[in-house]
Amino acid sequence: MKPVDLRSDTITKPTDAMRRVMAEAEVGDDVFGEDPSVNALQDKVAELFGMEAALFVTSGTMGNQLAIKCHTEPGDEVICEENCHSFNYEAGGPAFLSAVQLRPLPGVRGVITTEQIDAAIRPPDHHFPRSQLVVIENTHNRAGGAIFPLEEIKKIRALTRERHLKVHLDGARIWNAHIATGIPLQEYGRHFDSITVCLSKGLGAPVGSVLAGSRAFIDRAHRFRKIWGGGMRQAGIIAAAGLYAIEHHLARLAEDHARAQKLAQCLSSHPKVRVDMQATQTNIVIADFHETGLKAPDIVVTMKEHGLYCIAFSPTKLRMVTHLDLKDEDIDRAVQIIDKVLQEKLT
Ligand code: TLP
Repeated sequence: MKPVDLRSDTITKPTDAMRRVMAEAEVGDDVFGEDPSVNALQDKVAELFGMEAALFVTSGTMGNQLAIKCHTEPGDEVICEENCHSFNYEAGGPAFLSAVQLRPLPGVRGVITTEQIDAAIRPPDHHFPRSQLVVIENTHNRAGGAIFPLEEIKKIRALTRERHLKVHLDGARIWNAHIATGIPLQEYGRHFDSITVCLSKGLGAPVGSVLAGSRAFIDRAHRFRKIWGGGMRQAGIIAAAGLYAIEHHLARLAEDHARAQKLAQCLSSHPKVRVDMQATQTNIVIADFHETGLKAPDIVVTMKEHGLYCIAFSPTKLRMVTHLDLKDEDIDRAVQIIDKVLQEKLT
């Protein structure tokens, strides 16, 4: 029987309909700016978020790193939350590519407050790095798909305007926040200088992310994308998949959220397993096993033997992510496997 794969929403394969659209996509040389499908995708994302311009990039990592590069100068400081992707999973990119230092602040469910940011902004003195940028992640991956509240975003925006800092949104999963809250994408867009969105996560496209911002910012990002070897030629084949994904796979994210709730409830019904249900707002479930004395990597191995794939997120935590390639039956099976493994291991 095919395993149930909950390792990430990045593992989905393009559907037959998406592959047809890709095969038929109009293409051109995007390094000359002549790929109609890439141009249409960039225009679409810019419009959705109310930004002036957008740039198709290879990955979420490239989008975030370009944003850091374009908003800063070497020696600057970037304020972020300590569990965010740019700080933990982008291979030291900010130091390597932009020669900036990060100032990670402790968050609650991925949220850092205006007060924390205000206190972290450096005074204008040549002893200090220049505080230049704040990075926000919404939804927050390591916080279990938690949504960054719009009210806090608005306050951060007001503060950073006053203190002359830029704000970047790592919106790899902003689509999930939009569907879960009903907050329009443009409303999110209004409060940021730049946004990275991913097409290859919940939306189910095979490759690609889009960076959006002002025309001048995107022009600068375009240059660095070229320097970093990210200029692609007939990229319309993959851009077409992204456009299709936005059109056809956005509303259905609600299904992923309902399925994640079911998994979270199953896991948290075990007396020694903890799931932060307040954080479980979208398609990510993080279960903490510390009270069981079990080790997450061992549970991952046993789950895999039973046909359920997930990943260890810490020595005691597992992450499960719902996505486009799952059906209700897969969730039922996942629930059965979780029950069985926990029964085996905890009795
Ligand atoms: N996240 C991946 C892993 O790197 C952990 C995943 O499976 O969730 N921002 C956020 C919030 C992300 O979760 C990710 C990918 C990225 C950026 C980077 O995207 P890619 O993988 O396209 O570089």
